[in-house]
Amino acid sequence: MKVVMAQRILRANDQVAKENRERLQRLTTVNLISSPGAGKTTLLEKTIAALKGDVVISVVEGDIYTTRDAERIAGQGADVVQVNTEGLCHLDANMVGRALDHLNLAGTDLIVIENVGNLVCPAEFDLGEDYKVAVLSVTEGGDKPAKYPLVFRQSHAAVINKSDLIPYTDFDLETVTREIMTINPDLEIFVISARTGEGLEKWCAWLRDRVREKKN
Ligand SMILES: Nc1nc2c(ncn2[C@@H]2O[C@H](COP(=O)(O)OP(=O)(O)OP(=O)(O)O)[C@@H](O)[C@H]2O)c(=O)[nH]1
Ligand SMILES: [Mg+2]
Repeated sequence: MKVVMAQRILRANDQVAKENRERLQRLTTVNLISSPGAGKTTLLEKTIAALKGDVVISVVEGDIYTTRDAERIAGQGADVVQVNTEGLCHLDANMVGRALDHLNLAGTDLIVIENVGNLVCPAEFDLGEDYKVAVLSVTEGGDKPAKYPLVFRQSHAAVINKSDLIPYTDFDLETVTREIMTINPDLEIFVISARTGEGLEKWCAWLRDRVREKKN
């Protein structure tokens, strides 16, 4: 496992994002964005396990501090780089570009970038990804898409995670889905329990299709 520390932004984000995108031409890249604790790493662990032997996933882990998430991903046997932003609330394209230097891109089909847990700042930075995916967990409350619309507006897919906890919360799946669709009618919505595996198959099929589409 490799660790990259954030450096001061040297060049304009959008220019570096463009370079990352050119570099990743053959690969599919997903930028996972959510509040802290929505279940990004758990979803990723389960996704890596489910797609093993089918899609090779490499991971860029963004966290303010610690290498804990990268250790979890390495535990699944995936190539992973941890970026520690040391205070910054999001990843930027420079950080991702430096992280990519440490991954075996030639042997990868899908790169997943787990952004720093934050529902606001990460949405404002293009990293060179193909798809942004917003993850919302049912324990956060169903009002979050309406209150933090930017990430849902910019995303291609949304995962509603921790569906196993719906019976214990006031989360109204129908209302939240409707509110998300009002913000962005084109969003693919996946209702998942990363804990039980419910809904995981449909999400993995969507990823598999995106990888196939990019390669052809
Ligand atoms: N019940 C339940 N718990 C879950 C589910 N997914 C994740 N969790 C739990 O939620 C907590 C946070 O999960 P993580 O995967 O670390 O969340 P994260 O979004 O990666 O967190 P940060 O990287 O800190 O932003 C852990 O205790 C997980 O076990 C789920 O589907 N159901
Ligand atoms: Mg995490």
